[in-house]
Amino acid sequence: MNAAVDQYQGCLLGLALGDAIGAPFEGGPVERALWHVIGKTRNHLPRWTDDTQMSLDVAQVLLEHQAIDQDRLAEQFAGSYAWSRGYGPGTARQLKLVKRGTHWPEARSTVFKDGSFGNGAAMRSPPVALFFYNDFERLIAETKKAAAVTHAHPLAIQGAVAISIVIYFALQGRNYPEMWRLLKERCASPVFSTKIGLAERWADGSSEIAKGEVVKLLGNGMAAQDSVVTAIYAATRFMSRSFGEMISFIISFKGDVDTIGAMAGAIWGAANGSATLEGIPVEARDQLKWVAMELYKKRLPPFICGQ
Ligand code: R7I
Ligand code: MG
Ligand code: MG
Repeated sequence: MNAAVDQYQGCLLGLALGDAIGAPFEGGPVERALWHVIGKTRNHLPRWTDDTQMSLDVAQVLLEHQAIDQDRLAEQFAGSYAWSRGYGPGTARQLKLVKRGTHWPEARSTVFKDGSFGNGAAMRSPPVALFFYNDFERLIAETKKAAAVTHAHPLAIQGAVAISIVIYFALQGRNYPEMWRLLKERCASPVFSTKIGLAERWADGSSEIAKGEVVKLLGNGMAAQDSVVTAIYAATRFMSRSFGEMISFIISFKGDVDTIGAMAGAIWGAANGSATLEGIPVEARDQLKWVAMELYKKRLPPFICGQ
């Protein structure tokens, strides 16, 4: 089945909306007070954060090169960096080093010796999944390349792979048993596979899991292993319900709300399309829709039966 352009636009709009709606609730009192001051555009639209900015940067490089060129991506990330987008502390330091001329592999190991395990790689996977929607192995390989520019830790990379896999399935139709199987196979570190197994059991829908259980057992933090499966669970649970219900549930987690919202929003939008997201205000809606349209037009060509 070929995904529709509406699903591409739904994916990027869902990501930006989850990010922008979640951002005022991220972090502690200081972060929230700051976002109260800088969280709106001049036209009073909710601003998005690093999650959406870095996703647009990934999309830009894919549109230019039809692949992840890591040197170019590092340059693009560094060029777009602005403190007011609320970047993760390690990523902010890395991008400032790259801006001053340090090559990205060196900047990366300067900040975290073993590589960051933050969720900053997972949150920007959606455009890679949109572009390589019909070649699973290529999708995994390019996702890892996009992640590794700032996040070398295996857990950050597995988190990025997990989000790409779920978006791949959201676009193609919903073969959930195969999705959960591949998630466990490709994200095999114990912390991921345990949480994925739990989310799979919960997602059968036979009981509504309380938010406290979700936070305690799947997590709500900035580490990839404490937020990626949480987002996948929320998106799966609310897939046939409204975007607003899903975001309200995610806001109730507290913690890294913008990023859990961005990842879940991208999955939800890729499955459900953009129609019901049109009326919700967000910064730069037209730009997001245009980028999604370009990704759709320039993505890998669809396989044609008989060729
Ligand atoms: O992963 P990253 O880009 O952060 C993204 C988050 C999202 O919530 C965004 O919305 C934004 O708010 O930030 O940024 P990093 O700084 O690389 O990782 C995030 C956090 O994970 C770090 O600040 C650390 O607290 C933790 N962390 C680590 N701690 C110890 N050792 C990540 N890697 C390590 C590590 O190796
Ligand atoms: Mg953010
Ligand atoms: Mg965040």
